Amino acid sequence: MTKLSPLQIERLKYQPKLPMSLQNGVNSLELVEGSATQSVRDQEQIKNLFANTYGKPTVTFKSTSSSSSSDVRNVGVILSGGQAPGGHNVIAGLYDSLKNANPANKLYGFLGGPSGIIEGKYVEFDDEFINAYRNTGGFDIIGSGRTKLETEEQFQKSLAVCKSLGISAVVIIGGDDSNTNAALLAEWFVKNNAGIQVIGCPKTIDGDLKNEQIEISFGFDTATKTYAELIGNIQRDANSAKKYWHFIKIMGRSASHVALEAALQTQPNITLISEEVEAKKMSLSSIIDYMTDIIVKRSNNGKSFGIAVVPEGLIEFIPEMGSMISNLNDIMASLESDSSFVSASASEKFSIVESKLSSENAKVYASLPALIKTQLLADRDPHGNVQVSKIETEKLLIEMISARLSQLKSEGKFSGKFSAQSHFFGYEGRCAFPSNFDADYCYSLGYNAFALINFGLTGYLSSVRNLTQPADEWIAGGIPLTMMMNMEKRHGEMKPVIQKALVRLDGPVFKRLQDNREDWAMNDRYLFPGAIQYFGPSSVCDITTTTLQLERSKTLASV
Ligand code: FBP
Repeated sequence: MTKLSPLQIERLKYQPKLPMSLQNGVNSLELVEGSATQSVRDQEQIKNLFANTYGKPTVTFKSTSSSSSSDVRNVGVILSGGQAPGGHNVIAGLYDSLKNANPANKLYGFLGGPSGIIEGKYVEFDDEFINAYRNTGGFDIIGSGRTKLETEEQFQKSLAVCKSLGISAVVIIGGDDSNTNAALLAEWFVKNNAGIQVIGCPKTIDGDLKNEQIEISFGFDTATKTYAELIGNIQRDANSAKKYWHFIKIMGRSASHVALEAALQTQPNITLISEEVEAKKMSLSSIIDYMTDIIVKRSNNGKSFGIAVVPEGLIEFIPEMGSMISNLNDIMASLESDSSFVSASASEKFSIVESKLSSENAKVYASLPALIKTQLLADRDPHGNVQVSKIETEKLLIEMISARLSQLKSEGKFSGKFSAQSHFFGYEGRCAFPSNFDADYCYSLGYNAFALINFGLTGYLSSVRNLTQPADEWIAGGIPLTMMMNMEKRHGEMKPVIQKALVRLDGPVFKRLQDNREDWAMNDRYLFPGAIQYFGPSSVCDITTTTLQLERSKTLASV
């Protein structure tokens, strides 16, 4: 038997909370239909592409005093994409709900992400299996992967595997892309009379799978609290030694929600927000100006230290960089399989790429340090995009600011010291023990997913709302996946995709930063959130993120 840590032992005993409507199990539920829906944009195109699943109503559940019986069902579950704290609890909630409805029901877990359903690699869960993973972080219960489920051949294979196991419903736990694929699979199954339902669950630490209906994706709460703990610790260190500037890049892919939330929890001296950089068309040079200015002013005040938080996706939002990277993505799509390019030396690769980029973009590329040029040539993700987690923007900024300060020194405009440390926080937060919020939210999402299945729904995203209130008052239901879709360009073609939510510059969360950042830049207002607490006063253990509170709370004054 594997040895467990004391926290693991205690967390396994935690009983996650459910919305009141789900507390009597899925056999005591009434389905309440809202009105018919339409996609967020491009209604005609999305309707044509999803002829069988488009326009369905939103639904919510109400608990009833009567109890019905439910047919035996076999369900398959897939973890898709990057890890996010709470994934195990989605599966535990799904399992408990399905067994509560009918003990003869079976839950299969497909191994290694979406490829598991295509290749027929699976496990069947039982109590002992599930119990070992309750309230733990990670996706290691069945593993995850980034295979995209989108081709006719993959759908055919998935159908054959489901038929062989008697599976009549599949739950896909994923982000915007995985849930786009869930919508495609749902539509394909209906069109082909497969008799298999598909339900999605909103996962991603990035917090960019949210909209009017989905208040937040799971994992954001725990991941941001983990990064905030680390930033707080570094702030104490910086404030103690008073000799380093710490440049901290925070994961989150394109959107800056994670960096913004971590910044609101810790109040660092500088926080860059990619969406603002893009909106203000800030060049790399103007970002360096902005940061250097703060560094010089602090130094003049006797503070040769500070904290700068940088969102992972920043580089793509700097106009000249974004244009160069998009040009480079197209070029790399053809060069990646070109053996002479693959075997070329680094400097040869730089020359080949520069000769293929437009002259403006070639100049931008050529101006970058070799380290960044090399990282920009690394493998693309399955969508053909550069993997921003592999680009060390924090080091690029340090290098450019150092050069700018040397220049100022030579002109007699700076006499202080600048010594920098770089950090990248991402993987540290994706598999943390889920906070109480994520443990409860995920368990509810999974439990609710089976309620949607039990009512015969397909092409829906499991939805649990009213999240700033106690779990009892959460509202469980479902949102048609097509409702969140629009048409976007992918690999040069227009495709139906779930719309990604970026930071809204007119929203209350960004405004909170905007109103305070001048003060935070010069006066050290550091906050030290400390580690996530699982046991203790509710005011510490059950708080949600500032983002969720500002976006959803009616009593903003208290946030
Ligand atoms: P998902 O969108 O799949 O949830 O993944 C999010 C993320 O953690 C991003 O923040 C990050 O850019 C990316 O995954 C890193 O991917 P990988 O795990 O493949 O390195």
